[in-house]
Amino acid sequence: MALKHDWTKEEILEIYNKPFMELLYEAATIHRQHHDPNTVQVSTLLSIKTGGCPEDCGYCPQAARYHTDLEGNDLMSVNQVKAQALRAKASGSSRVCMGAAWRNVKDGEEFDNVLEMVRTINKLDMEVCCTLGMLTENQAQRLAEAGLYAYNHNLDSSEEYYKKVISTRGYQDRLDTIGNVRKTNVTVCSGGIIGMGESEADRAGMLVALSTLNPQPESVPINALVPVEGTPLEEQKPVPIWDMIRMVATTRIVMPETQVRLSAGRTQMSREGQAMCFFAGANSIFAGDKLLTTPNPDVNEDMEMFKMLGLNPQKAFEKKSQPESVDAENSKYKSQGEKPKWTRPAHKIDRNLEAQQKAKTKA
Ligand code: SAM
Ligand code: DTB
Ligand code: SF4
Repeated sequence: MALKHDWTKEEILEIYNKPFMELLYEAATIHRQHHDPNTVQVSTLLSIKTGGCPEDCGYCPQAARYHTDLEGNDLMSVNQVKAQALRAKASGSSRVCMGAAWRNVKDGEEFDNVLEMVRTINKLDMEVCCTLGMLTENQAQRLAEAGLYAYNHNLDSSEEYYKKVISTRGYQDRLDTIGNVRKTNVTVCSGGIIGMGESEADRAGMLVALSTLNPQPESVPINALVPVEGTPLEEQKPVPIWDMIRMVATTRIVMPETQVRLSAGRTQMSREGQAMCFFAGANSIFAGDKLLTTPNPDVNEDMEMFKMLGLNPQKAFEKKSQPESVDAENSKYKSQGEKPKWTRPAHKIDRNLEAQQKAKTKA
């Protein structure tokens, strides 16, 4: 059946608010039509450049302007990354997702090093994902040529609520970056966070924005906010597991072929809660005791959970074949020295300004 690309907010809200058992049954049925319900893709996150970020994302411990207890790090070396990727592979991950606390990618030595990291991990026969901030078309092509499998760039919320969380860039910048990735062979990973104070309509709005992309993203991470002290969202209440299950189920229904990733926030979820998410259509997780900067369940605990539920980790390149890695000297793309004009809306977000003020007094 052809995928539907014209979902409306009303239709999605109606699904989200169905009686729980109906919602679960519908989502599980669609899940089985498109995926093996006993297979879950496992990714390992690696923060290759931590902290010191110039953006004001209200949820993020890596934003330099807030006072969090985070130890920042410059870009890792290719060798360090290779060693971590080998560890991830040995522990059963099929994908490494490298995150950098950057607003956008800048051409130069650091980006050249990231391209080398991509080549190195792809040559270990693992899927490579990067999340590096905004990206031009040329930069996306260079990552593709190096052998990148996926690019993560979250919409994070509805367009309306995005303005209440971030003021240093606009929603359209995110969509444009996703568009740039789409022009290449690299798959798109884009999702968001729930539990930031958004309404159900905002959750549905985010799913409209994602599901009306054509093609729909190959993977959609659903994160539960990890509230970090010092960030503007430090006092948000934990998101109820029921909301997480509803969000996963709704995502599964509106994007049947997508891999739905049960992402941040699993340390707060029981195994029963996570099992319900898998039943509702989640078929990917982040494994390893750390996400980018915050804790995640221990790998052994996750493998125990998989055993208990009869789940098997997905093999690398099961959904799409392995890209080739072109070495740097044979690259047909050169840095274009572009200085893209990503927007800076700079509207006022009171809770962001307050958190920034508090950080100044603490300094
Ligand atoms: N700097 C790049 C960017 O913003 O696109 C890449 C790294 S950024 C940390 C990647 C994603 O992590 C964000 O889009 C957000 O969805 C997620 N994230 C960050 N802090 C989080 C938190 N406290 N809880 C849940 N998810 C979070
Ligand atoms: C995504 O959607 N979640 C991951 C990954 N993509 C990059 C990041 C979660 C970060 C949680 C907060 C932290 O550990 O810093
Ligand atoms: Fe920077 Fe990304 Fe964190 Fe925003 S989410 S502050 S862009 S690292």
